[in-house]
Amino acid sequence: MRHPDVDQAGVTPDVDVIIVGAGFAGLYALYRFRKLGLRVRAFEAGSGIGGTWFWNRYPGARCDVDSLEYSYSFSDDLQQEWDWPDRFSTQADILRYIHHVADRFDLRRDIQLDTRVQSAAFDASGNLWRITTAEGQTTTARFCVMATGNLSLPRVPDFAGLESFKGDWHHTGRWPNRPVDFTGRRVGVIGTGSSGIQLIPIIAQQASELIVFQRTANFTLPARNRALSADERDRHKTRYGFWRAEAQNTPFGIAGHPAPTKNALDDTAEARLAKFEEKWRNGGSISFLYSYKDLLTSKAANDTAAEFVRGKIRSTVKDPATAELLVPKDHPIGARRLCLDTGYYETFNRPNVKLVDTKSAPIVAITETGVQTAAATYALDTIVFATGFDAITGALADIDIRGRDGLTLRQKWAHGPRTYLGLMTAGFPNLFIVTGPGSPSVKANMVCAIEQHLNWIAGCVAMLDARGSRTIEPDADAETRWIEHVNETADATLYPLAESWYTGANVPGKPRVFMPYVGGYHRYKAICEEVVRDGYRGFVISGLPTLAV
Ligand code: N01
Repeated sequence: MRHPDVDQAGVTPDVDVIIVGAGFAGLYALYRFRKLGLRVRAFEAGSGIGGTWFWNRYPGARCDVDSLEYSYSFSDDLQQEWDWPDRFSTQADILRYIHHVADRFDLRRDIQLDTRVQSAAFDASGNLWRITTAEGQTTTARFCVMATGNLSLPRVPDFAGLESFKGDWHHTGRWPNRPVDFTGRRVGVIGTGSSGIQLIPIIAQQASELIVFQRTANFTLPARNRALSADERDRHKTRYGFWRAEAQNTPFGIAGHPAPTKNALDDTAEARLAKFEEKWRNGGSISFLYSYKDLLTSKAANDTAAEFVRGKIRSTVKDPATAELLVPKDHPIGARRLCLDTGYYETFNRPNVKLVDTKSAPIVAITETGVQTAAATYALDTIVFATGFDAITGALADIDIRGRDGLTLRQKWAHGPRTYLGLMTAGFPNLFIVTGPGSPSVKANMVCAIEQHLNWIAGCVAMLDARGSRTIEPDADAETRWIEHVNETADATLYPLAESWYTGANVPGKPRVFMPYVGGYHRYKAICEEVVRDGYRGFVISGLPTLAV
């Protein structure tokens, strides 16, 4: 549906909606807006669709949410016809699925690849967004949807001398689209977050020598990945509607894990141990964190789970000094992203693998021949940077986004991101952010969070068109109150006790603000629905009175 006022204002936008990004969010946005009869175009910086799953092709890249959950729910035909081979999908399988979705719903014709959006400016005279690409192409639209992802701007730390390195180097988040052979090579991996923990066991099997540079030890649990049987898949599919509905009522947007009923200290030490053992044996992170109600809110409860995993590390890693370095001691378990692995701790028992502590002796430079720390020099043929991302806000800050009166998003968010519901930010009308800061985003099943956000956004756009309203943006007070709520919610948990990319701590100079909403996906969704029921409470809609929060 075209907006009736647009032509009256003398400005005809090129399209109704511009979508930035063609990953899980961008593709569903295309599908959803087309259903409204709108003219849509998506710009994607990559040479292919898939977002995260296009860029993160490093060996061992795999999802840590069960495949049957980490997939679109909007089409029953789609979920019935697709067969996931593994419990936790490989990057290759997820990308294959994304391509299938794009073909099945004929999405490609509105996606422009190899197109990096450089700026997005709101033109108040015509109420439209003007999007300019790195190649200088300009397109106008009534609405701009940032489907730019939470982990899409990779970070290579600013080590002196990287340009002098004579070997090869790669970042996990920009992995080449060809096999990288480590056979017989001396490899250094810098970083031991989820990406490093997945690729280290695989590189160790190929490299002649593997040096792992660890600054902070992370907790990781066995994934226990396995092939899904046809029978298992079929049983799930017969009740897919039930599982999808159940996921909507859970804190992480993931079904199949009965909610815990007890606090950790309500159980005896023996019962706790038995529970943790069972979870460890079955694999997965959500199920482990679901052992007890209070693992993420009570330090004493959390200590019991953390100590259990520390014991597992010490009993797996044969060299006691290496084991002690691998044991996380500075944060509660789950307060940083809880990693899943296949044979991570066992890898340090291999004779060709060495762990180097870069907390006590930091990396001071990359040299022509390898890595130099404050204590030693390591000769390497290949360096892998598993050093993470400028998360959640990075991809947005990378675009020159200007709202009313030339206000830039970078200026507005200089002291931390400010949004209402993680969906919109005051002063930037008709600019929607998919899984933005202040929404559950990375603390939920991303596909579920993406669908929820885009359903809300599509409903909002349909409402505006039905009412003949041209703009929507948050009321500044509603935004402030939402940020306060996001902070209070985080402060009631153990998350702020960890230095992590959730708080921007991994990027020097980035404001320290806890960015995701951790009140639970189910509660968040209920709030979003309530806001709509209350006439878009807290939003300023042109031509309509604003309802206070
Ligand atoms: O990045 P990270 P990631 N000197 O930021 C180290 C998702 N994901 O790509 O902890 C030395 O977690 C840094 O050290 P420290 C998932 O949400 C999901 O691994 O800052 N070291 C850390 O060890 C995940 O959380 C999946 O002290 C430096 C590492 O680099 C998110 O992506 C798989 C350094 C970065 O870890 C990011 O994970 C992969 C420096 N200057 C990713 N700078 C699954 O679904 C950084 N480091 C399973």
